[in-house]
Amino acid sequence: MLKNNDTIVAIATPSGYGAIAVIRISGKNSIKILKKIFLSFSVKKNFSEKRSINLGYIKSKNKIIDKVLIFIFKKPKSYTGEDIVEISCHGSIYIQNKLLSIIIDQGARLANPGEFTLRAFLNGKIDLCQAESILDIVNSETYFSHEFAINQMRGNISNLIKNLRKKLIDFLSLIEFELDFSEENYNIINYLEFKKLLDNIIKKLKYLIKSFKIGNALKNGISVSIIGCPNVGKSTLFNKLLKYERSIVSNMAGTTRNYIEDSLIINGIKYRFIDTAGINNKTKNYIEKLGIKKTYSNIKKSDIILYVFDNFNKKIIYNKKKKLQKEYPNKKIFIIINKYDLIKKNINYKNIINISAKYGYGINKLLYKITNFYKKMINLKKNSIVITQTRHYESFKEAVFYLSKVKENLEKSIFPEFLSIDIRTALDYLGKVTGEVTNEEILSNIFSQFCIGK
Ligand SMILES: Nc1nc2c(ncn2[C@@H]2O[C@H](COP(=O)(O)OP(=O)(O)O)[C@@H](O)[C@H]2O)c(=O)[nH]1
Ligand SMILES: [Mg+2]
Repeated sequence: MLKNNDTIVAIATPSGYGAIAVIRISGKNSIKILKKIFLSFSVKKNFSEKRSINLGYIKSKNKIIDKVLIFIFKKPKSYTGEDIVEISCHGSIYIQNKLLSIIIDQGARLANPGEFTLRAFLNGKIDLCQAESILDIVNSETYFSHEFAINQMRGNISNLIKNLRKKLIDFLSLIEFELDFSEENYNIINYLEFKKLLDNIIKKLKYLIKSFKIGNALKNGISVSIIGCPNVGKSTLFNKLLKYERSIVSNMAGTTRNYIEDSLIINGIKYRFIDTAGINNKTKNYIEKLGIKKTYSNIKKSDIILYVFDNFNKKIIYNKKKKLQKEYPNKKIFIIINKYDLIKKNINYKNIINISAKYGYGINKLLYKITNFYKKMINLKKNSIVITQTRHYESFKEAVFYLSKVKENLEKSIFPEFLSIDIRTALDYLGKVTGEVTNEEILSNIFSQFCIGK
């Protein structure tokens, strides 16, 4: 169903004006179509080379449309594994649309989103995991989201999974061989060895599952909620961090009723700062109450909390932090004392950052502490694999579940039949990541997220 052998075309560059634009054609008629619309500057051009670059005119009904550069990649050595023609034309919107319609008139079809990459996958040029990384590369905004996507494209996850699958399959074949010849009482499996392998695979998968939290946060941006009582200076801090007046600041409590979100890239990491409504348990105002409810749901969604105070009562501050940490045990909470400019004495409490949001004091130190927190997590795992896709995360969790079951049953000396079923299920979940096991629903779900032309 998904495998089409017609010829597709799309504008691969962003819509609008530009110095140049690229139009991509892929499929068995790419070169045939090109021959009908292209007037090469080199005489007797028959496009027989495997790869070539050609200068010439694109014509329509004997009218010259543009002077273009044509790149030809013959199958199978092309992105899609099919014959590909790429036309670099001038970036006029008129020219781009005209070329597209001329090519469609010659029998090509407008490509669906992600169809070039889908064809690359279906033709075995890349696996599913690498296809997803291409979407991430296109979308990457920061150093780290780019880094993870490039590593994934280069096959770090794919190779690991293929390797683990192979080892499991080897054992599975032995188990199934034993099953087939059970009457003959073969004893070829080294169960101790098998248990060791299971332990090793489960450990690796658990590590990947754990890496998702940081991978996902770094890919989509780390969400940082600024919370605290009304009037402590949350909105002032929010504006200072973003370096512009995004949120309204006033000395009236309850000014920020609804939360406001904006993002910023610092040292290769994207942060999504959220200014929240001040927590005031005594309020009777209906709208303020709704705002506070949203503050709590933001805390739940955030990776980091900046808990802002404007008093210096150590006991109150530590107690409040303790209470919040108990409610949200997995959140990283930074305690901040704001309005430091108002106190005359020097105070320095452990694990508390003093700032003056209004005058910009301590802001850099705060940013350093936040970025360092993440940098440390990344450095710990240098050169190791980080996963960023929810799909992989879920598959690995399922695989761990079934492999743990196999391990348990192995210890209980359960019949090999049962081991075999669970091993197969785990293999399926691992295979789904790389696309060795797949179905149409998964594929359309992945490729529909791409833009047209990719
Ligand atoms: N002196 C001083 N005043 C501040 C500081 N930060 C905020 N304020 C003032 O505190 C009041 C409340 O600030 P705002 O940011 O709206 O607080 P929010 O309710 O927590 O969002 C405003 O009058 C701010 O000008 C600071 O660092 N020093
Ligand atoms: Mg506010």
